[in-house]
Amino acid sequence: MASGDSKIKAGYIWMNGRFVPQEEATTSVLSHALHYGTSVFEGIRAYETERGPAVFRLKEHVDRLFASAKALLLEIPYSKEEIEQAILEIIKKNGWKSCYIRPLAWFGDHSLGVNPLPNNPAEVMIATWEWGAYLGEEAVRKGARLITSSWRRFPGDVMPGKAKIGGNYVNSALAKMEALKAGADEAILLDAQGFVAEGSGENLFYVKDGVIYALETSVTLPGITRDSVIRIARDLGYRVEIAHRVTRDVLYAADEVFMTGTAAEVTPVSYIDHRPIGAGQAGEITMRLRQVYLEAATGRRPEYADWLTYVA
Ligand code: PPE
Repeated sequence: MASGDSKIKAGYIWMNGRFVPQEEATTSVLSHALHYGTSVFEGIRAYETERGPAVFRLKEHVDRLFASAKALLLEIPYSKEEIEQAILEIIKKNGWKSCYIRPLAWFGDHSLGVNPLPNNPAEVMIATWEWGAYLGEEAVRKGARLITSSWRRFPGDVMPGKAKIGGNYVNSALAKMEALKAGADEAILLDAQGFVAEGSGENLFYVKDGVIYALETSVTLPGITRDSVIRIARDLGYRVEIAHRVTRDVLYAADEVFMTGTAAEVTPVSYIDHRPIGAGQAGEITMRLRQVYLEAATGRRPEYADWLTYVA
């Protein structure tokens, strides 16, 4: 899937209130969003648990979907509760044990020209599919190889970067393609001042002398995974600091670096710009955090039970 060599298999898709087979879940080529990137989306995962599939931090993701829509002046013609319910229903309808969930809302095809407002209210769909390790199994075992992109992360007065708006992701796509074509697994984007911002689809952390540093999020997406990992790390007794104005050589000198995201979960980083991080392999603290994160997501950590919404 990540390599783009096979078609996504999504089964039924929830589209504007109905369950539609994937082949029939289509939209107009005159949709405003297709021309100008005026969509908002979420990335959520459901994990297999002993009690069937459970969605990880559903409320937080749906809240962020609505916040993204608000930033874009896009009116979602459903309540948050209706979207939450639809997410649970589409997982059940497709019979997934675990899956990735992609709600998307967009300005439709009532008018073109940059003003999208005649296209309110939004069209809405929720697709689900199986998505394995975001950066590949090898990255999870050995650590991902990152390079610093020549594309900067846009500042908050250029685009609303806390919102998951389709058009924002042209920035991510450019950086990601550059990294892949250079033989790396993922890109690091610097902010307009040259400080480390985030990955193309992940937040960044580093570990130095036993302290865990989460990079600040002033121009980045404050990830829900990042928030979960900070809480887990503190509960495990680690000191967690928020790191400001991190230059890339701080990461080069770190003992460990890792990335977090719904798709990436907790992924270790082994090389940045051809320099080994620590021993150039997956770090110990990183893998401990990854393990507890996945235990929490799969219902094996009662202290995080309130993060899960069971499908049945
Ligand atoms: N930064 C960016 C730019 C980003 O896209 C994501 C999620 C994160 C940070 C981490 O956020 P969170 O998922 O709430 O922890 N990236 C999503 C899209 C990936 C994709 O390729 O599409 C995701 O992980 O679902």
